[in-house]
Amino acid sequence: MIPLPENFETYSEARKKGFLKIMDMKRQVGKKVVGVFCSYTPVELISAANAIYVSLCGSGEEGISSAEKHLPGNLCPLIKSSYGLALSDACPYFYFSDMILAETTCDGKKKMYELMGRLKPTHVMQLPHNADSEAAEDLWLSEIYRAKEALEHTLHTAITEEALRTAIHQKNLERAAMVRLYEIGKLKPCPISGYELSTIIESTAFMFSGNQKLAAMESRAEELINEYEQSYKGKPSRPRILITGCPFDGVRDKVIKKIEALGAQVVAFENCSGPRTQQSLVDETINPYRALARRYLGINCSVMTPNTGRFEALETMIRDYQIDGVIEIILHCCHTYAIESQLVKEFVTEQRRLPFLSLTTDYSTSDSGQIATRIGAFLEMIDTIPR
Ligand code: BJ8
Repeated sequence: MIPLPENFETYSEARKKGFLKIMDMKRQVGKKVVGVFCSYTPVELISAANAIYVSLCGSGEEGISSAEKHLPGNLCPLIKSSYGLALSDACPYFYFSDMILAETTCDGKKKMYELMGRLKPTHVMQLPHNADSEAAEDLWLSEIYRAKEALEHTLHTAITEEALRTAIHQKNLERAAMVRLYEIGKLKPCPISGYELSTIIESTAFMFSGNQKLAAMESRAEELINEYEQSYKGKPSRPRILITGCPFDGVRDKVIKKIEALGAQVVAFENCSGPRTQQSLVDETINPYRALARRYLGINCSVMTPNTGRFEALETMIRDYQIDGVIEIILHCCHTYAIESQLVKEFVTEQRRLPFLSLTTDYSTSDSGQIATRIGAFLEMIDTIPR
């Protein structure tokens, strides 16, 4: 694995640092905070309401036992830990949130929000699940207007079109910087571990100044391009892995770090926070509400049916990142990703003729040994295929 820089901050360290920032912003300037759980949340509305948004997705075992007092055990760990942290008052971000803005994505999340709504004002947007139809866009547009009203009502503010256009422009800049950084993975050999790359990018969720996020991503991208030119260019590459599937913050060490410790390199992420989602910008030339509806409905999550965009994204990324093997991460009891896995497997192995491994796991460490063994066997298979 490519060594981590001395000043490297893990995701949980970045998350903890963010607690203090948010507390200061709240106490000193009375900033309002909105908790979010999903890439479908049109966060520009929150910025336009002069509030900050923060991800409340649980990424550790903490909270799971509290959650199981109300929720079934056989439920996705992301949902359980998110709810458990809220219920047990163990998440400062939840504590500081003035409201929750959520969506009807998977069944587990949308039913959990009914319980969460008893703890905090929660507005749930009704997400259509067939993104390809005109009716879906119109429905989602009306949900975006409804979310605007809910934010205005709960936060006692008004969202102006000018503020929304400014927020859209800023977020587009952040997305473009994020994609540039992710695209360092296209370099062969890649000068950064996938563990570090994904940690840096996902940790920007706990920087609450858009300009600070931009600067952090742009300067790291520049450093990496220089490192590539000086020390990596022309050298052999390790087997290049693409990760697909569920959000993996809660299993980053168990899976991503392990893949790289065993000699391969994760260079591409076809999941919710990866470039597949971020490269689609909000159109700044049309009605901003319509533009938000269109952009967010285009996200390729398995809660959509059909979810053809995911296969288009896989095809492009496998080609552009020169992928040698695909590993899918499925969180326990995530039915939409688990069922779609069959189509992903067929696509990768039959159409792209690449090795494919699907790992189903949760946030515990009890299966770490088994996961490591399966990754090891998979990588041995890749090693025997000439690149
Ligand atoms: S856009 S991936 S963040 S829904 S893993 S809770 S789907 S049972 S997190 Fe997701 Fe939005 Fe889609 Fe992204 Fe349900 Fe599956 Fe759990 Fe999931």
